Amino acid sequence: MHDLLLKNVRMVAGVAKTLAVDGGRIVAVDCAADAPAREVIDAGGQLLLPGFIDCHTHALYAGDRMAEHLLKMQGASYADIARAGGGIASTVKAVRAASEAQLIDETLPRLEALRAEGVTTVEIKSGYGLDLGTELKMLRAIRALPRHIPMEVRATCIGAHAVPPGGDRAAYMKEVLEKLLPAVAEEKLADAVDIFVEHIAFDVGDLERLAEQARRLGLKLRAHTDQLSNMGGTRRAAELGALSCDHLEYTEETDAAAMGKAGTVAVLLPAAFYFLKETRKPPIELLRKHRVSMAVATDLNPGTAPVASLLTAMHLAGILFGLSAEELLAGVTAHAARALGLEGRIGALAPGMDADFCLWDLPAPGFFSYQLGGLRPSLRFFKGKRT
Ligand code: DI6
Ligand code: FE
Repeated sequence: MHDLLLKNVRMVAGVAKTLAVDGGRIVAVDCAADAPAREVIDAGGQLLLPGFIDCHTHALYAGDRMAEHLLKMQGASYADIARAGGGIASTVKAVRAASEAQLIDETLPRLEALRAEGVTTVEIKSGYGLDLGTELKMLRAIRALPRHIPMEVRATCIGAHAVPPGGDRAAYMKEVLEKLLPAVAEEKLADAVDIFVEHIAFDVGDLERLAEQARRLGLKLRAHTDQLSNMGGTRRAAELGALSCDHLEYTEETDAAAMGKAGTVAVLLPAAFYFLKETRKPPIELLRKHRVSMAVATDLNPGTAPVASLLTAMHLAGILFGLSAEELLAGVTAHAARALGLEGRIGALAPGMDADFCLWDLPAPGFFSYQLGGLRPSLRFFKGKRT
C-alpha cells in the first residue's frame, strides 16, 4: 500500500506514466496504474516536473532599495546613491536593526512567491550583517524559515560579501575566518560558504583562505565570480573544488575549462544582468563546449535583483543568454541540485529521490521560455504532501 499514486502523468519524455510515493520519497516510476495506495490522483496527462530549485538567493533582508532604484532610473550616479544612503550599506543598516522575527516576517512573502511558481527548495545567503552577531542572526533566521513555510531551505554563509562600512578588508576577512566560520560550523548554521570575488570586494587570496578554512570545518565552497570583472576567481574556485561559480559575465575559456574539469556548476543569474543593464553576457557557448552544467537562479536581493520569480529568471536566461528549453529545465532542477551538492536527493523524478514535484497543465517545458507571466502549477507536492 503506497502513500500516494499519481496516475497518467506525462514526464518530459512524453509517455504517460504512474509514480508512487512512500514516506516522502518517490519509490517507483512507471509502476502499475492499479497499485494499491491511500491516495490516488489521476493527472489526466498533465506534465509532471521535479520541484524547482532556486539555488542562489539573498532573499532574507529587511527594508528595500526602491528609492535608490528610482533615483538611478532618473540618471543618478553611484556617488549620488551613496550620498542618499543607498547601496549595500543601507541594507546592512536595516538588517542590523531588525530582529530575527522581523527578518523572517519580511522574507516569507518573497518565499511564498517562489513557492507559488513551483519552487520546493531555496538557497539563502547571509551577507547583510557583515559583523559576527548579525551574520549569525541572519543564519539563525534562515534556519528557522522551514518552520513557517513548506519549503526546503539551504543556508549559505557569505560573510565575505562586502567589506563592512568603515571597516578594513584584511581585518574583516580575519574575523570571518577565525570567528564567524567556526561559530557557524559549531551551531551548524550553514551548509556552504560563499565569497564575492571582485575588485570592490575580496580577492583570490581571500578565496583561498576561505576555501582552506571551509575544508577544515566541513563546509562546502561556492563563489560569486566574474560578475563585473575577471580576477581569476573562477579558475581558482574550480581548482579548490567549489560546488559552483556564480554570475560569470566576464568568464573566459580557461575558466570554463577549469569548471568543466572540476565539475563545478555555472550558476547563471540573468535577473541581475537585466536589472543592472549589463551588456556582457556569460560565455554560454564556451560553457557548453567544456561540458559545464549550467543552473539558473534568481539572485533575489534588494539591490541588483528584486525578482521573486524563478520563472522570470528562466525566461530571461532563454531570451537574453540563449539557453534552450532543456537547459532551462535542467537549470532549475538537476543542475541546481548539483550546485547545492544535493543531486542524490532532489532535482529529479526517480526512485529514492524526495517526493518534491508539481503538475503543470502545459504542452511542454518549452512553455517556460515562451510565456512570461501567469504560469502556475496546478498541484504542488513537497516531501510527498500536497501543499
Ligand atoms: N552580487 C550581487 O549582484 C549582489 N551581491 C553580489 O555579490 C548584490 C547585493 C546587493 O546589492 O544588495
Ligand atoms: Fe548573489
